[in-house]
Amino acid sequence: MTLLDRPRTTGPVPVVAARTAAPVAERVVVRPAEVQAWVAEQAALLEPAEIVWVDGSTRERHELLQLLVTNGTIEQLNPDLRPYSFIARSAESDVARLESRTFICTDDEANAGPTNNWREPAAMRAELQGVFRGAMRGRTMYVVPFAMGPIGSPMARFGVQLTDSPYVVVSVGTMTRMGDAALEQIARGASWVPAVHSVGAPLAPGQADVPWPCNDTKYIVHFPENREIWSYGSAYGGNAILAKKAYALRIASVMAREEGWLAEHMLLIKVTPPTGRSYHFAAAFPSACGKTNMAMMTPNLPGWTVETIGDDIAWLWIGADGRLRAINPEAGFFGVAPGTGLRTNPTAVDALWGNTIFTNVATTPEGDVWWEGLTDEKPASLTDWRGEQWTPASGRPAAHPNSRFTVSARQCPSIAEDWDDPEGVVIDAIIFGGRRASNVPLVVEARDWDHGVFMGATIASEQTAAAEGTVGELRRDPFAMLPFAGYNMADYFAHWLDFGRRLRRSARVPRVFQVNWFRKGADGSFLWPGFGDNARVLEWMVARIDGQVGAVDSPIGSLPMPGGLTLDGIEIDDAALEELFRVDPEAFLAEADDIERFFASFGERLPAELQRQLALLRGRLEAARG
Ligand code: GTP
Ligand code: SPV
Ligand code: MN
Repeated sequence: MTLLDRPRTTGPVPVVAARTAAPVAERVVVRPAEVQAWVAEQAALLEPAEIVWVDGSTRERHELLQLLVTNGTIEQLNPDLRPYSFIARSAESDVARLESRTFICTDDEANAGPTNNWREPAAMRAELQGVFRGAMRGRTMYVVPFAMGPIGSPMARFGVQLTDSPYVVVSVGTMTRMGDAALEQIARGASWVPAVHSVGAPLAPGQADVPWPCNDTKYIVHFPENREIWSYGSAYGGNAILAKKAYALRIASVMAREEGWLAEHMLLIKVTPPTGRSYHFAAAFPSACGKTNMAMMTPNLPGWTVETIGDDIAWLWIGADGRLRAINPEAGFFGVAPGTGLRTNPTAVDALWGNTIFTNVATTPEGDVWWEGLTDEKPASLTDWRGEQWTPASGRPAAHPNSRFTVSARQCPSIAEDWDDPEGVVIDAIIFGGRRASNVPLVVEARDWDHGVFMGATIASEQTAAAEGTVGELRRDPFAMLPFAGYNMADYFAHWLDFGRRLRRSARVPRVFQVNWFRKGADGSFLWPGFGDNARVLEWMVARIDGQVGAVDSPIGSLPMPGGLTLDGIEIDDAALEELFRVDPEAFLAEADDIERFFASFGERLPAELQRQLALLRGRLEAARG
């Protein structure tokens, strides 16, 4: 059995993955002198007990997992129920991204912009030298080369992360193309981003370790002008897997602006209607607002398929053919567990059959996992994410609301054949969305690219458990990139407008839509069934792309005509449907006032086009108010 093969028999499954019978032939990978020099320099600062260069092999992963079991960081699940899978219970203080401790250090504060925490680079460097000095004492420092994007793609980018967390190494191993293959490219001259990560828990001689080492003081620091990342104190996902949000969004967004492409917090899917012709969509929703679920959607429409290309990050560029193309730079999924169930997302549940690391979910007495929404019925007793006994009467969630699974993309049954095509896929439409209990309709189409940029720039969403803060609080999250843009958001808007101008000179400009799966009725329940039924919205979009259906003009954009959505097979009454699409001019004028305040925070730097779009919106709303 290789690591990724689904067991075909119901017979006993080995407790651990079978090791290759013969040792893998020693491959000689040149360690680039530049990387070696940097590693030596950092080792002098961090003072690790040992240095290990990570090769990315299955054997190495296996040994790291065994080490993590020995350390108590992870526990193996019952191999009969969940082959070669593990549960990690984090420290209670280390469960989400920390936006308040995320810093962008640019020479000029204005280049970080009002939405980022700025620090003066020299002062931050001096501070970090103190923080990181001796941070890895008593621990192993892993040197982790990685590639973002398929190796061989013109879009692939490289990095090397140092970390003292084996949990982070195995996570990077799932989320990126990690090890020798990436190092080889660096040795051949590919440029690379250095990233230093420490859990900030040095061990004195003889000091016993804890299962989840971390530090109450945390830093996630970016020097976009030097393309450098420093992270301290956390082993949680986006704080520690530096290839992901820190590199593929914050640093890459800066590279993308300079080089004329886009680094976005977007899923990528391939949608095939019964006609057999495929369409590709890129969709930006804020954290925990439905990207993974849409990426793995099982369409509730006969004859339709949705295939997965990416679930969190997309890099987009204009290809030689003038078309908008995109790749998923990642190699795995770091997905939200709660709400992922057989009814809502059978594809994800299937992908998690084995070879999965779960973090902060609950476990059953049989040694399997559980979280809210996995099954309709709650198990009678569980061990909760904190490791405490739990019953349905406990009155608290068994899994942390931001509990996650980490699984290879190749294990996803809906993964598209061309998901790792080095040339990417051609994008037909871009979707923006957010979590809005009120105001925002199920779907609306932008009038053109610039109006679409205005839509993206003004997305607001209720906060989720993916980052610290008050869950449910409404905030502007432009392009779902509020925590992820590595430069001034006003310049980011300008870059999108400019990108549209370049696209207009080419074959076809993608359509832009806005969606909201989360509008609620007076009783507080969701008006729209969501999940697989979101395919009905995709169906309308495809018809719009092909110019097959008209639309109703509204002050905020084009809406489906009455009867324009296929609703066979779902129960939704007329009142709910009307509320789903209701555009209230008064409420949107208040929204426009809020947008004006948001735009004002950017001062002179805000592109004039966005002010013009706001004025046009107000004009249309005033007219609709009569
Ligand atoms: P990040 O990984 O944090 O970027 O999140 P994400 O955007 O991938 O969100 P994800 O798909 O994991 O969904 C987050 C939560 O929203 C889960 O609890 C889902 O069950 C829920 N959700 C997703 N899609 C829908 C939908 O169409 N309707 C409703 N009501 N809930 C949804
Ligand atoms: C998000 O918060 O948008 C995530 C999870 O995708 S993390 O990797 O922690 O950023
Ligand atoms: Mn995300």
